[in-house]
Amino acid sequence: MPDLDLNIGEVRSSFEKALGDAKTLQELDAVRVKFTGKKGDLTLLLRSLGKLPPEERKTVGQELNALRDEIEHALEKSGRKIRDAENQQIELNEKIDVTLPSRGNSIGAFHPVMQTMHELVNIMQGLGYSVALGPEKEQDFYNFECLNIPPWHPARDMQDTFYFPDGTLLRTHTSPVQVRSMLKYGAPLRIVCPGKVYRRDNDPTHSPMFNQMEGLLIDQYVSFSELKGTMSEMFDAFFGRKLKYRFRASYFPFTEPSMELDIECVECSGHDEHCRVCHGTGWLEVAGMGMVHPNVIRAGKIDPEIYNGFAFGIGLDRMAMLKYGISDLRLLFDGNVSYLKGAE
Ligand code: 2NL
Repeated sequence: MPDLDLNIGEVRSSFEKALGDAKTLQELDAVRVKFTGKKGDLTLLLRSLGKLPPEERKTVGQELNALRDEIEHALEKSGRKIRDAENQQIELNEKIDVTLPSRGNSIGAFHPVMQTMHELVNIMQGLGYSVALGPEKEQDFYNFECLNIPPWHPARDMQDTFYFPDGTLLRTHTSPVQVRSMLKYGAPLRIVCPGKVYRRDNDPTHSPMFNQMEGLLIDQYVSFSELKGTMSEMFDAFFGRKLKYRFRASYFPFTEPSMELDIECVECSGHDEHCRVCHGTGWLEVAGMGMVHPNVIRAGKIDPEIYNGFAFGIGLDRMAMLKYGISDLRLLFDGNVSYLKGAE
């Protein structure tokens, strides 16, 4: 069948031309479809085999099969060539210099307030104190009632405390943890309670959430001078030198008598009348404290006729600012990681 013979030759030569022209994988795929696809030239030829007289079918069939093998082979070979060339180009464009220095990897850092907390806790553990923790969502009973805070006290106001609809609240100090500890462990007791506390304040020097560490010591015959000695041991260790101390009479419902503690300015030691930290006073207020009120000891189910004790409270955020020279409270809470890491 001369027609078919002729077509075989035509298909072969047009395939060879098309293959030669195909420069990309897409173009090559188009060639594949044009010749071996459902309506491809080769496919049509193979289909027309059935119309041939039986005696010719064998030889023409062999020829066609040979052409199909040839085409498939050539497509594959050409595909490999194009892929190799493309890969080579990619390698040339994307050269990786493995000798370049790496960008380095960074490990995390503790937030300055948490570093401060750990340092103070460590110091107090050295003085024989244990750490006690408790819930941030508290009951009025533990947060106020047990602490001898009268019903009319402003701290109890909606204006000053975050209340939940069911009457529970966000603790305004870590004192409730100490009450819970008295109830759980009894006397004698030596604990520090670090943690987050909440008050409805939000201005340049007050955050609605801040960090506190309170301490409580309950024993027999505890004296005010032990409290003073404990405070100076703690702050000397924290700031790494012997500081000057000044105790001022004060008032808290949960201690009697009560004091506030000032240390010499850690920035200027009182030598700079324009000091941005102490504003020229030479003193920094760092803690409140006192002898635990008998009513509070009683609330802890400890007999105030036998036991007494002292307690103190320190603002950890302010302490971190003093230790690390941070001028603005908000820098502690803005979450600027590169700034916070600078305080390492
Ligand atoms: C401050 C400093 C203070 C206490 C906290 C306390 C805890 C118990 C009993 C008695 Cl369980 N006191 N804590 C005492 C004095 C001061 O915090 O400036 N607070 C407003």
